[in-house]
Amino acid sequence: MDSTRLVVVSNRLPAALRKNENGDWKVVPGAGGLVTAMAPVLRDRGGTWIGWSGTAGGAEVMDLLASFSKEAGYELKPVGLTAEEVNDFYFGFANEVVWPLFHDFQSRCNFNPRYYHRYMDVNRKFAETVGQWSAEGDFVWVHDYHLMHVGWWLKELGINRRTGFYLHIPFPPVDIFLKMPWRTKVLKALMEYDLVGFQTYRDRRNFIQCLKLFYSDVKAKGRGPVVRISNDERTFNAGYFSIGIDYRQFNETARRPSVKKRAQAIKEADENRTIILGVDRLDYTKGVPQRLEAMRTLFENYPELHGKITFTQVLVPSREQVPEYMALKEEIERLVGEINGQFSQPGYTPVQYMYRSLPREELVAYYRAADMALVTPLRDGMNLVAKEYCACNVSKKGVLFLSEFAGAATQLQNGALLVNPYDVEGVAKAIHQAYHMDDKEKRQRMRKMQEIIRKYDIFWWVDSFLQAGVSRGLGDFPPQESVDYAFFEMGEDYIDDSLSSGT
Ligand code: ADQ
Repeated sequence: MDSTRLVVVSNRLPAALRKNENGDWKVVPGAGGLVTAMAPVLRDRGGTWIGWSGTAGGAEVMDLLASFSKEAGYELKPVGLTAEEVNDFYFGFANEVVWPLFHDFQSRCNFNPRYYHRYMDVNRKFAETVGQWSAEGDFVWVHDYHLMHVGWWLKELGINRRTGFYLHIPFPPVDIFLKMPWRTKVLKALMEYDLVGFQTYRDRRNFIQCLKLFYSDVKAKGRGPVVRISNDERTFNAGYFSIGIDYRQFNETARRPSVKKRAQAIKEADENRTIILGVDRLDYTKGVPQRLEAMRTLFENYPELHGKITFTQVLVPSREQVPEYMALKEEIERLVGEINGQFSQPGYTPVQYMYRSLPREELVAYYRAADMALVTPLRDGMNLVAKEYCACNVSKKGVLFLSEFAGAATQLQNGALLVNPYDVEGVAKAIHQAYHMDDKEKRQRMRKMQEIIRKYDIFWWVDSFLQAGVSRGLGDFPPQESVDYAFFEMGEDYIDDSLSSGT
């Protein structure tokens, strides 16, 4: 790959600014998968990360970030946002329009026009910042649904850059996308990038179907993960690049003696019962109430499992200022209370619940201790928890129940037990079956998943996107099929105009 300089643009910077006890700002580095993967690339190629600093900006913030940049080995450049902008752009357009709509929750959308106008203003601010801190020849990689219009703004402002955009969340089917009042503007904006990346084949297919509906002259050519899309005005690439995790790091952490000891302590505290684990951010897309109903159904339909299985749900606080999220938290807590009221016995609490973010080692200890993981989102772009659980499963006897509607299902369908999260009886039945599954089958399944997750890790993801975006080449891609049965039959040919009658 060449050594093109890279500019990463995301809603938040990979470091948060927080006030300490004295009221002074301090920089706290981020530790997510994206930072882990991007940091070495940015350091090697030289690069800049642009994002919201969590503040309205100012000289103090610039100074702090400048000294942090020196340590990090790449530049961090902040976009300052006012309280109004945060409210309308972030809580409004991103969280009340795009997030619910793209996850198929159209009834939760609030299509307030003010949100869209402010979204445009803020995307313009991001584009201006990109113009300020990048040069022609740099590759600008924009992340996620908060910033769909940055590429379009760059062109409007006459800032000539090669650009790529990656959508971490799903792209919805046509009939859902149609509800968006600004649908053609969003499509037009996405078409302005040189490369648009999605998590799965299904997402790319949905996107292309939407394009074809609005632009009758759009053609898609190619059969692989990246296809070329063109019409009279534009030619660009669209591909799917399923995001991975830092497998080795998770696996090594899980093997640490301190983690092994902690995992044993977790097991013993539960009297060596079968532990089923759920780990999620507090969000309605994650299907936590449905999962709890499935556990209730399990205990009702299979009384022989009383006292033998416990379910631990770890929930990370998220968007706590939003009343809807607080209502969801209350619903989850009510269900936990009800199920425990129904099935607890002396010395046995069937559902354990933690509402907090866990330090990395503690999270990994839970992953290692868990005999099974219930990853049952109602819709999810990918879902990293499913991959992290497998990476930490040292015994290789863990069972993963995975929602058909998580992007991860396209890669892990041969090892996971796929479930429909809305079918609480079906989920309960799958758990009952897995409880009686022999170790040989469990190991075979887990090995398959670990191989895929190890091979197509977060570093593969960065490389494959950059190869397609910067070098216009293609690396080795994982086999992927849609698990969206209704459309599956159509396969790749459906979008390949070179093979069809030109519709
Ligand atoms: P998210 O919706 O945030 O990401 P997910 O992919 O599951 O969802 O990632 C959650 C992350 O939070 C995981 O890395 C996990 O380790 C961490 N986490 C969860 N619970 C925790 C806890 N209690 N303590 C500490 N950490 C915890 C969005 C999309 C996903 C997509 C990712 C990446 O919605 O579909 O997979 O981006 O593209």
